[in-house]
Amino acid sequence: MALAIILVVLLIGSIIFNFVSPWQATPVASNWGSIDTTILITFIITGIFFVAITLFIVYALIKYRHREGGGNGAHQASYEPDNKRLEWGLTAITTIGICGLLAPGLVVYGDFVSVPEEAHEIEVMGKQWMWSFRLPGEDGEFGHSGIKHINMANPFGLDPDDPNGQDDIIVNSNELHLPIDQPVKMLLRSIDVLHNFYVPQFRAKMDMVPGQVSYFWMTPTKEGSYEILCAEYCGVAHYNMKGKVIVESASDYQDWVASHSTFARQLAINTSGGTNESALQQGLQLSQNSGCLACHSVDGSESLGPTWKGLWGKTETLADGSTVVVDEAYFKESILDPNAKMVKGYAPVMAPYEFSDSQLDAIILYVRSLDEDPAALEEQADQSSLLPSLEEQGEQIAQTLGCIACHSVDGSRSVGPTWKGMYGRTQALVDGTEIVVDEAYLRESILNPSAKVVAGFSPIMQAYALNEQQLEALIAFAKVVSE
Ligand code: HEC
Ligand code: HEC
Ligand SMILES: [Cu+2]
Repeated sequence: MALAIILVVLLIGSIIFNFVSPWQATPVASNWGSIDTTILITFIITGIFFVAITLFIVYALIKYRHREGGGNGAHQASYEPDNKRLEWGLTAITTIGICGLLAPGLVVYGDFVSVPEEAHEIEVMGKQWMWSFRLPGEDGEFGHSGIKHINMANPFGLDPDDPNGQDDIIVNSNELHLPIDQPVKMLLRSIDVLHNFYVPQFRAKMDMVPGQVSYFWMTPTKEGSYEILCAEYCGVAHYNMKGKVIVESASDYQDWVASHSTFARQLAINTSGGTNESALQQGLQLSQNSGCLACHSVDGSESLGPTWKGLWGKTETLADGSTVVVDEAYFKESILDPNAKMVKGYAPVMAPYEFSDSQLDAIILYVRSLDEDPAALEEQADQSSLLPSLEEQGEQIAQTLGCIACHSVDGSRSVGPTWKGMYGRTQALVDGTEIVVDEAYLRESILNPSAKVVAGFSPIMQAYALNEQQLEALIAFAKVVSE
């Protein structure tokens, strides 16, 4: 009897809980209401069976409970080997129930993989334990990819000779942006093991199988930031395989796309450390794209800021009355920290910018070309500073190879030790010894990580076969982030 009461209480409790549970308010950020409906149908059907079966158990418990002094078969179960009617009835009900569970799923799944014509495409690459993305670039077409092309400089395995692939945009980060209200087809690939691309708010989830391209489509309909999770156990750092999708307006999305480089450019940087794009061209592009030319004229006319014509090498009078020669250091400071030295007669309206050294060099080159012979300048530039600096190459490599997936640069603990403060620190190893992190140790840690394992971490880092230049770049980057 007590058991029967407990069962009834449990039953009523779970039904109440279902209706008042706090988790039902999740905003649906896409057109996948149909998936919610499917889940609801599943819930109702299984709910009905749950109630019916529990009530039957309660009924049986009461009806066939043990009673004192029953004697002589009054409450004895009767043996009934076969009941055709009951069996047919149960089979029919179960069949209807199962069909009810499967049928809506088939329709909804059909929808999920029937991509409309106008959907744009984005490729998602899963890799232990990070996400990266590829966009088709200006031509709207992905270049061919194949496992035989995959190497450290080319993690997506794009065919370097396919013209369609040259302008493909590679996003080496866990953050994906999507334009709002535009249908998107997500192509899913994995480079190593099974992963699963899952964005709970989108109700979108799909396995990623090495050697295959799986896909689905959806339309994000609400701006915001959503979490990408890997929903397939994929190794020790599976929990850390997280990313972000940011749904934003079309123009913000364009800005985001523009901030990433193409495959051709990345390949150039990753392999040789150089780019083919003319530095002057890059400087002009940067000045245009960053809005500098809205405030700085290039023909000597007055504007919100000082003209760039005749700027290079000139002696500028500052607001505090002192003077300064416009050289490289001053120019760079004026961009990175505009308020440090204010030009006399101008308002402090320029916001600080963040550029890499090579970008700054490119802008300088462009400004100088307003007064000097561009051809001579370019020749000069080609030989020196416009290649990305060693640290920048190192950063690229660390991103491409996924080091950043396991090593934080901000001091937080991740799968591996943080790189912040790494260079020069004394590191305790699992064998109880200690070692000072210097270049030789860094090299060994990359080429042969299991030789010296840091205490408190598992020896899961693979050995990387890097050439001397890549090692130097990585070490330079590690030193910079150490500080
Ligand atoms: C909102 C308008 C505005 C924008 C946009 C802007 N600037 Fe400026 N810039 C100024 C003003 C005003 C000054 C002068 C006051 C000062 O020194 O901050 C200035 C000063 C400078 C100087 C020092 C010039 C001198 O005569 O000494 C440099 C170099 C410069 N800007 C570069 C840039 C670059 C490069 C960009 C784009 C990445 C840019 N600015 C974008 C308004 C702007
Ligand atoms: C799968 C996660 C993972 C990836 C990817 C990874 N590492 Fe590691 N790394 C670790 C772990 C865990 C340790 C600590 C255990 C050990 O010493 O082997 C470590 C240790 C190190 C150390 C020694 C750190 C110290 O504080 O003593 C260096 C240097 C290092 N990794 C560099 C790299 C570089 C460079 C890359 C990219 C080319 C990289 N790692 C990629 C997990 C990773
Ligand atoms: Cu995974």
